[in-house]
Amino acid sequence: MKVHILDQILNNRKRILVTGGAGFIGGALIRKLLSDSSAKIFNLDKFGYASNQDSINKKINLLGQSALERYKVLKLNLANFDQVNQAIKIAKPDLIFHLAAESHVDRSIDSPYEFISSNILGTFNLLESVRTFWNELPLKRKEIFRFHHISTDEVYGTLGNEGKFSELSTYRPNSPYSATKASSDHLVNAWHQTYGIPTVITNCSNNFGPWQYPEKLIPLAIFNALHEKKIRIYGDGQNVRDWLYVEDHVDGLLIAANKGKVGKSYCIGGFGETTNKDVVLKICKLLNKLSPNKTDYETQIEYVEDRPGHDKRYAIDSDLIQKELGWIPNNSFEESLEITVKWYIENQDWCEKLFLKSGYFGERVGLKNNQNYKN
Ligand code: TDX
Repeated sequence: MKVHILDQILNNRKRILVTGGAGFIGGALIRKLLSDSSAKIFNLDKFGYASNQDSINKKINLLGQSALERYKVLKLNLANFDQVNQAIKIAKPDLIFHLAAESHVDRSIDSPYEFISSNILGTFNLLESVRTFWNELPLKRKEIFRFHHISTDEVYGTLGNEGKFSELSTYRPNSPYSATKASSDHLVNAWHQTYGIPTVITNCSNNFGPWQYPEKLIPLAIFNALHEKKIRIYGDGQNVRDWLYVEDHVDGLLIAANKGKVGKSYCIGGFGETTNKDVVLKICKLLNKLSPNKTDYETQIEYVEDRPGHDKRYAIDSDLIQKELGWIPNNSFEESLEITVKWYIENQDWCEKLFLKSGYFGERVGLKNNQNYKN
């Protein structure tokens, strides 16, 4: 019989609901839960433009019938309260990982409404359904129940050259996207303080890895490079992000949800602070090695108009989750970037399929309203 190494950490939480499980981080989490636990998994997803289940299907094919039997998809929009309520009744979760969110800053600049609806109203509907569900649970299940809200470091705004964000940082979101994530964090905290829902929040830095929809910097730069398009760097390329490999993030989520203190939040960073220019240069170097062209990929780099309200620097102090819960990232930025670049070279069909489905082909977004933009 297969030993499921995660069952111990899940500590009797046998029914797990993942919202946004067809997204990039949610998918990585579900794959891990399918292979390393015996829990039943419910994937609640609206199947928007960036959603995709290929990675989960691949994992299920590998694991066989027992994994298929433990996995159920609930297709619905969190903005619809009745549907959410129904889904909670079906899933009867012991643990919720709330990952569903619109997450691309550039898109939030062009079309903020979607972000208000998914990220704020969606979280509110979920919390309200959970409140009724949780209140009616028998005491034992009530005690083990956890609502884990997955958020971002962007809620803290921007850093200068010095310092790092921590759990004590002040909320100062700058983009429509980060403002909606900050709002959802506040809702989760309020539902804990007021109604007693056992919540945990994590705020992570920039994720990357295989299976990410190619609109964020790393997968987009690789895709455009391989398709002989311009690799766009916003502004002077000196903005800094703290890159976190998605599998390290998933390890952090599992620890925080199950071992974290109720009502607390934990910052998860990647120890991968790098300027955007250096990220793109590293990608070009890897492509030159792994998929050489007649010309150096660097010649495709183009510096373009900056993102409105562009946050200068993000960096995370992960001390609390390390010391209190023993989490540590296992992958260096260099190694995991190489794995990621290789994966995109070998899976160009997958990107093209997603682009065809969504009608987006790697073009610039986020400047639709730039006539109002004052620098
Ligand atoms: O083509 C590009 N060129 C470029 O220079 C793109 C898409 C981005 N950039 C810059 C903007 C940022 O400084 O690269 C940096 C990273 O950009 P994104 O990948 O869009 O991520 P970011 O804006 O930092 O936000 C991300 O981190 C926190 C995620 O999108 C969020 O979902 C997450 O919460």
